[in-house]
Amino acid sequence: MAGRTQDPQREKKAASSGSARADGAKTTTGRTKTGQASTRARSAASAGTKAPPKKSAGAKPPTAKKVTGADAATRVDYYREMALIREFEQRAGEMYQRAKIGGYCHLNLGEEPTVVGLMTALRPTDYLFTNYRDHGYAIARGMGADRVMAELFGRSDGVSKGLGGSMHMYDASKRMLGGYGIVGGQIPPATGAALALTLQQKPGPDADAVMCQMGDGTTNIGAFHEALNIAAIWKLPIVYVIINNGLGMATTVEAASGEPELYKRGCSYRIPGRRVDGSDPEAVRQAADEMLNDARENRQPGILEVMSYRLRGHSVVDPARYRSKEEVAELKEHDPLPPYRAQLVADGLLDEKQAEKIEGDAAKQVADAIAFADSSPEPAASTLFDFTYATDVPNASRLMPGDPVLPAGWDREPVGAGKEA
Ligand SMILES: Cc1ncc(C[n+]2csc(CCOP(=O)(O)OP(=O)(O)O)c2C)c(N)n1
Ligand SMILES: [Mg+2]
Repeated sequence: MAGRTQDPQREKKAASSGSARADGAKTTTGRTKTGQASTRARSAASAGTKAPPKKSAGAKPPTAKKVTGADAATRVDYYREMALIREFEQRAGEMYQRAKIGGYCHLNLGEEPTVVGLMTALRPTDYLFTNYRDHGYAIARGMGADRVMAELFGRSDGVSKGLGGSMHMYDASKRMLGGYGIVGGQIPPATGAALALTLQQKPGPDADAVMCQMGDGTTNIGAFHEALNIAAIWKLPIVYVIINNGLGMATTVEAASGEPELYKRGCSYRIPGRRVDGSDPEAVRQAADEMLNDARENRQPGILEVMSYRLRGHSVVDPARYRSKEEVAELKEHDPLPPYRAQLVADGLLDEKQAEKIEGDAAKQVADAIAFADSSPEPAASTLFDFTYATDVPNASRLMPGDPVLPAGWDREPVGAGKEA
């Protein structure tokens, strides 16, 4: 697509300050046949230049640009977290093949820098809502790889007591309020949480904000538009983050969206949008930081579009046959981790041994998480309905909301218990 704007806000700022070239100057963002943004194009987008001509399949991955803004230790920490999520997701795919995991399972492979950039921008006191592609977010939010893996295994030590599975990571203490399997299901409660914050707090630098993550396909759900309108008129402290991985299952953004430049989708509601390169955790963090701060200080809702790339199928059972042969041949080029690692080595922040140690530690941590999950007990079938509702309503299969409240376990008393024979 020609003439895509990388970051309209920055561009405007730069223009008003008389800068000759905004960081987000007009650029060309190439799309592969399936519509996913190519690594080349994304690198070009960050550099504000035209994408170089197509390289032949199997060419060396492009060197990541020199990243600025974060200190050395932070950049190494980003790599550590990305390596952990990478390892976790690869092993989760493997565990699915071995039938240790059932149900749906969507991986963040290729989206690690996006996840890490977003999660490092979020304060522990901010609130997070995501879609079903949530493992990396739960890990980066500090919910523990072991408890996240136990959730995938459906075990009682899982973050949702083994009752939620892959799509329903949840931990109120970390203010991660889900993991939603229904496309767009997270948007109304996230907007409601932002409304609640306006009733509880005054705007300011210490106020809390909400991040609502979703995919590109989700922007075509009605709730997205209703929520944007509400957020605009009530001035809610929320950032809607759109992970643009080019695809909603097998459908490209261009085929699905009347306005495929998704950061612009708030314009009917006067909600500003920005687009950022999802292969650069530092750029993602900076953009998310700024937008969250605008939300907390000025009650300015925003849209952050993160250009990312899904290295595998939609879920672990999707062979992604809709990808062209050329795209499959070039898949490795879209992997954001090797260039980031190479850049850290080139900048002298890591040597080969240290990088391998980080990867080895991630492998060990995930192996331990698998062992933890494997040894965690299955939840008792009798607890199946105990957590259906958060409040004191009958959590029993045969009762409906509105029926009289009975004490938990009322239907599990053995007949005649407590009576004299
Ligand atoms: C209301 C609803 N409609 C359809 C589905 C089936 N579905 C699951 S994921 C998905 C695609 C969503 O794509 P996107 O928002 O781009 O997220 P991504 O999977 O790329 O992270 C669809 C249509 C669903 N879960 N919920
Ligand atoms: Mg998508």
